This record gives sequence, structure tokens and C-alpha cells, in this order.
Amino acid sequence: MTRSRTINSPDPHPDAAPTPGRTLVIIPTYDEADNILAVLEQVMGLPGDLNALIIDDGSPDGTADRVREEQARHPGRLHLIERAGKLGLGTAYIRGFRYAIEHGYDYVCEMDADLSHNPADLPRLIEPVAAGTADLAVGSRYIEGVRVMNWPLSRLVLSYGAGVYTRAITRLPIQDVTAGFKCFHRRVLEALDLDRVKSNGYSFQIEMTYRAWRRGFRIQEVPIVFTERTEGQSKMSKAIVREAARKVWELRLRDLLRRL
Ligand SMILES: Nc1nc2c(ncn2[C@@H]2O[C@H](COP(=O)(O)OP(=O)(O)OP(=O)(O)O)[C@@H](O)[C@H]2O)c(=O)[nH]1
Ligand SMILES: [Mg+2]
Repeated sequence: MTRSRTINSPDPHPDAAPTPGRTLVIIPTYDEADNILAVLEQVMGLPGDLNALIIDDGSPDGTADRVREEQARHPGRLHLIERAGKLGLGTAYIRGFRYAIEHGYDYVCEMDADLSHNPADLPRLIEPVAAGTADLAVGSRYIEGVRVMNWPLSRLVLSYGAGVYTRAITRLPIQDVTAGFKCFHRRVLEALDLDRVKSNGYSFQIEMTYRAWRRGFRIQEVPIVFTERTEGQSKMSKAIVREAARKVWELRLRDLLRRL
């Protein structure tokens, strides 16, 4: 039994017959040399037709070198895009989404490189999208209780508060609005105008989910356990929180003015 919640109608989308499809797992990295090999070992070991794409922003700690070494072990399945400098999570994902569309992937996952997201949960995220019961699956920390490991209370309050704030302003019927562990059906990425997605930090996650919901796509939250990183540096900052606080209003107002 899948313990999860579907928003909107549970009926399959007309062109969403369950098909074995190709999956791309996009993993943006900045200074994740201490984590990336462990993540890749688990991701590449999963069953099914699954490839990974690392988007590295010139990490000074040599993350991309580790990925290149690993590519030889997975011929044609592990892809790497290197960008010149730290350009942000949002633009990294947009780059990855375009790659996924160009290369004909059916299911496109987002995942952090710091082991906060458990690769073993990927099949449960892909499953509703592949089965045609959801267009977007969101790995949620806040359904069926709160499942976050090793976070200080302040971080939990911030994350949970982001959900209360976002729902109050936008009515987005999602418990974990900043979740970064997701699986999109390609039709969602094709339908959204990716040029218009400008957020970079947490608000990128809110913006993608909001735009998908407003376009009428079915979103399903799948419970996951989130574990705070033990290796590497956090990139969380006050600027990221300010961007999210502003962005939620911007999305709502643009939507009201029909300029989303
Ligand atoms: N390519 C790229 N990846 C980034 C950038 N910023 C963060 N990342 C990656 O995005 C993922 C999420 O970033 P984190 O630093 O874990 O952010 P967080 O989860 O909010 O913070 P902590 O887990 O507390 O460190 C990780 O895989 C990072 O390496 C960036 O500017 N460019
Ligand atoms: Mg993290």
C-alpha cells in the first residue's frame, strides 16, 4: 500500500498510461566531494532504466573530478554538466530540466547531494508518476507527522513556518512546500514556461510546485524521512529566506494579474 496523499483528482491523466519509462535523477552540487560518491553509489545501484545528471558549479573542493572518475564505472548512465561558478540551485535545475527534455527522459527527479534525501526512496517517488496517478510527486517531511532528523528546532520552525506562510498566501494545498526531493513527469516540465522561473533558493521549490498546481497538474505527497547533512557546508542563508518570503507574494500577485 502506498501511504501518500493526492491533491486534485486521482483519475489518471488521459495520456498517462503506465509505461516503463526512462528516469533522470538531477543532482546539483556545490562542494559535495565528501558526499557525492556515497550518493552516486546508491542512486546508480537502483533498479530500472535510471540515469543521473550532476550539475556542478565549479566546486573548489573538486566534486566534479570525483564524478568524472565515477563515470567510467557507469558508461552512458552518469552525466555531468559543469558551470563556471556558483550560479544557484534554481538555474542548475532549469539547466537539468532542459537536458532531460532534450534527451527524452520521461520521469525527472530532483535530489540533494548531501544524503539528506535517501536514494532508496526514489522508487516510491517515481512510482505514482510512472503509474499515471500523479504528474508530480513530492517527497514530504510533513505528512503523517514530522520526519526530520538532526535539525535544530530553529531550522524546523523556519521550514514548517514557510509552509504555513505559503499556504496562507497562495492556498497551495501542499504540506512540504520547500521540498527538494521530487519527481516530475516530463509533461509538467514541457508545459511550464521554464524561462519564467527566476527563483534560486528555497523559493525555486515553492515556485515549481505552485506553477505545476496552477496549471492543473496532480501533485502527490509521498512521506520521506529527511536527515540533515553530516558532511560538507550548508548553503542556507538569510538572503535565501528573504527571497522566498518575497517570491510567494510575487507568485500570488502575478497569478491574480494573470501574468504568472
Ligand atoms: N550546482 C549548484 N548546486 C548547489 C548550489 N547551492 C546548493 N547546491 C546544491 O543543492 C543541494 C541543496 O543544498 P544544501 O546546501 O544542502 O541546502 P540545504 O539543504 O538548504 O542546507 P543544508 O542541508 O543545511 O546544508 C546540495 O546538493 C548542494 O550541493 C549552487 O549554487 N549550484
Ligand atoms: Mg541539504
